[in-house]
Amino acid sequence: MAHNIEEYFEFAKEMANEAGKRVKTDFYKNKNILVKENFADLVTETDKAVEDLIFGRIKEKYPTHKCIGEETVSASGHCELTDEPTWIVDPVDGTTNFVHGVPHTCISIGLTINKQPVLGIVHAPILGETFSAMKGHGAFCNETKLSVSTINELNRSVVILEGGTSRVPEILDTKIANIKSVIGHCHGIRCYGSAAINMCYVARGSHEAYVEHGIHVWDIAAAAVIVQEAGGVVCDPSGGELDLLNRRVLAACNKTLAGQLSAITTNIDMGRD
Ligand code: LIP
Repeated sequence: MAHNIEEYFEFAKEMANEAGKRVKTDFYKNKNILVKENFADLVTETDKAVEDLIFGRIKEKYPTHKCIGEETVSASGHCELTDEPTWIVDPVDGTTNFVHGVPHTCISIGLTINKQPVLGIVHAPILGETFSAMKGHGAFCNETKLSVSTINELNRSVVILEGGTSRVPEILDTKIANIKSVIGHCHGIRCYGSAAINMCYVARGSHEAYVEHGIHVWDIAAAAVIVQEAGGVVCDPSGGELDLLNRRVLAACNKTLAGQLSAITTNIDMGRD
């Protein structure tokens, strides 16, 4: 079946804008906070409301398309990625930021066809930035075309690393060892609390790479296209091919830099979505 990706792309942008209005309004209000896996894994009423809003629009317009969303998967415990057109949505990526009033929070909307990401929108309403890409058409922030950094030495780079939500001591030990190792080899490390925004910063060229163990498919599906369309690479932190459901990601401005990071970090098995 022929797919009109441009139509899907315009539709995704409309949904992201509508969702962004709700996220922006709620950002300045008191939040009703719940926890998921542990005390540090947060969810709010806004996450649920925004996911319902987006999935409602998709079901109405494309009833045969599949949906994977952070809140729906948490509730059902079921995440299946098939060859069917599948909308992969994080209604609020950077929920901890959202809860604490840190502006790095966004709506992430990706679409896969045959399990391959074909478009992505990362809309950060408080920052006033919308990152977007359609396969084969470049990546943009608002109207500005994005290109990754041309640096290919880790010792001239800024790298984004995250603590994540796991509080398992062995996982934290490996993450801390990775942080120490990366700091020892680069200009500096940063941490913005949203996988989607982190990846968009690699796409923009302000940061050379981002590595995280413990993310989910909805955190990275949209931004993966944005990084690739800006000329970057998205792979497994081991250096192998990216497996969207494998709960880990390395985004870098080029393969050389990705290889340098893989070589000095230890991979962590975080299970599968
Ligand atoms: C967040 C990720 C972030 C990670 C956080 C959390 P959420 O997703 O985007 O990279 O470090 O622990 O998983 O839960 O805000 O959608």
